[in-house]
Amino acid sequence: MMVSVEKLVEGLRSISDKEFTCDNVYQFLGENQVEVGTISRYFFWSERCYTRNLIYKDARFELMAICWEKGQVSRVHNHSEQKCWMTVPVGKLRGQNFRAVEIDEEKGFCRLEETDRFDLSECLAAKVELEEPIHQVLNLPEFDERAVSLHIYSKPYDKCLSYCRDTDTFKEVPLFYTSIGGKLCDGITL
Ligand code: 2CO
Ligand code: FE2
Repeated sequence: MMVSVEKLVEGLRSISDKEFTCDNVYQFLGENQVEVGTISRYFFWSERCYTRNLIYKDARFELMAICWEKGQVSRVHNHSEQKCWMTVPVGKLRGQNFRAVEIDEEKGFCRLEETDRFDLSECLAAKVELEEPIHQVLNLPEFDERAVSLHIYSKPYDKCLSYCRDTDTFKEVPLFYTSIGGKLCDGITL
């Protein structure tokens, strides 16, 4: 079924806390695909970095549209132990998961190994596995088009761990919104 983003949010809000599980929300997203026309007012692209555009947020979850120029990639990162679901209503994205083969939290040292990878497009839903939460999302140059992904995070979080594969290090980094409710945030230039 195709639904407006307003309906999607309404549907998500109506799921009880107990039912707001990885599997249930995943299924809900698979059954309720967003009509792109209803999210286009949240789209902003920047040549510098992918943009994070907040659509809805409450204490339990946030919903955002992430806009990717051709070739843009995320950092290798985690989701601060929060649940995450994503779909890709515009374009196509590659997801690459990693596992930590060696970690020394005190030294900020972490050696990663690539595990599975997946391609997302056409509103196919995916969840970031809590058991293997380190990943990177890439709009590969060969996909040759802009992409937009919808992300649900539960609970909302505003920092995560970012991993550097060249130095085998990791650190906490803050996360920012590019726009909120379709309006660019203060101080943001695209
Ligand atoms: N988690 C990243 C972010 O919110 C995007 S990568 O896909 O999960 O910035
Ligand atoms: Fe992510």
